[in-house]
Amino acid sequence: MDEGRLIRGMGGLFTARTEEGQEYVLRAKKKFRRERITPLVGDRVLFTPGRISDEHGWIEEILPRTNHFQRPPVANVSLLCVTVAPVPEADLLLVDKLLLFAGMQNMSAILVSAKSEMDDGRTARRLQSTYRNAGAEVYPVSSVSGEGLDGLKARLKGEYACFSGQSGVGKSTLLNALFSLQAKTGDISAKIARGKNTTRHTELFSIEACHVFDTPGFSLLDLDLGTDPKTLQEWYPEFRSVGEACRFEGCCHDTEPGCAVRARLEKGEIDPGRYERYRELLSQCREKWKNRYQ
Ligand SMILES: Nc1nc2c(ncn2[C@@H]2O[C@H](COP(=O)(O)OP(=O)(O)O)[C@@H](O)[C@H]2O)c(=O)[nH]1
Ligand SMILES: [Mg+2]
Ligand SMILES: [Zn+2]
Repeated sequence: MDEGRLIRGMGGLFTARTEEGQEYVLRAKKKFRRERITPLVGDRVLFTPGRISDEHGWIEEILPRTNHFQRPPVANVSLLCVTVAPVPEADLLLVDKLLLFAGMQNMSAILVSAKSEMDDGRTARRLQSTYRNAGAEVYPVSSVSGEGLDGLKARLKGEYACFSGQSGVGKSTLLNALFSLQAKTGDISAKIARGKNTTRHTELFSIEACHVFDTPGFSLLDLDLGTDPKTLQEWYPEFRSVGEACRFEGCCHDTEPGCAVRARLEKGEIDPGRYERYRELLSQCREKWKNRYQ
């Protein structure tokens, strides 16, 4: 059996690429349907190649996933590139949710501050100060001026990355600017370039050791915060204190007396906006948790 990664799937036919770069067209064996498992773009699979006279080979096994999603249908995402821009105005509640989601789903996350030439990097600096202690690096980039493209590309090396964020922040343009300029063959740029009206499918493209999921409308807006409210704080690195602890064990840093997080907020060590949005998400999360058996 051979091993490869699914880079494309359409109408039950999948394309797997091996490490050597060989591509094979495959179908999933019937047992997957019985087990209600759908192979996803990004899956690592074991497969039997088709013989020369066959149309396709067979996916035999799906190797363990680090994560997987339904919308978009992808697996094994290692890095979430949360993209914001001066226009449309950054929605930091969405940014916080995406960062939370990345943590919960076993992905690293970075902040991509697109269209940086529009405001001389003001948005990027605002993000840097807001998220400095939140463990998310900020990459200011401009597809127009070319600022930051090389740095971002270097960060993407070896990752299986998804770009997410509001529509219109410049994700598609950025993918083009990052990858089609250097592409030697028209083949790859044609794949990424979007005819505005073509129906498109999820695909995983690999260029210079950067692997990027190209999905129509990837935004991860249906974030599931169905988690125990007590655990929400675990995804806020800036809340973890090396100093004094909260008075109550299991403190949610909400209105409890003797809260060390609020004390640090008052000292200006925690970003007030981040904290306010945390409380908003905490209350959403509590609501969901209360109704979890309904
Ligand atoms: N000024 C400026 N405009 C950009 C930049 N990148 C994209 N845009 C524009 O922003 C709009 C949305 O871009 P698009 O890539 O379709 O955003 P997406 O919805 O996130 O994929 C388009 O009109 C682009 O021309 C940039 O770096 N600078
Ligand atoms: Mg787009
Ligand atoms: Zn507390």
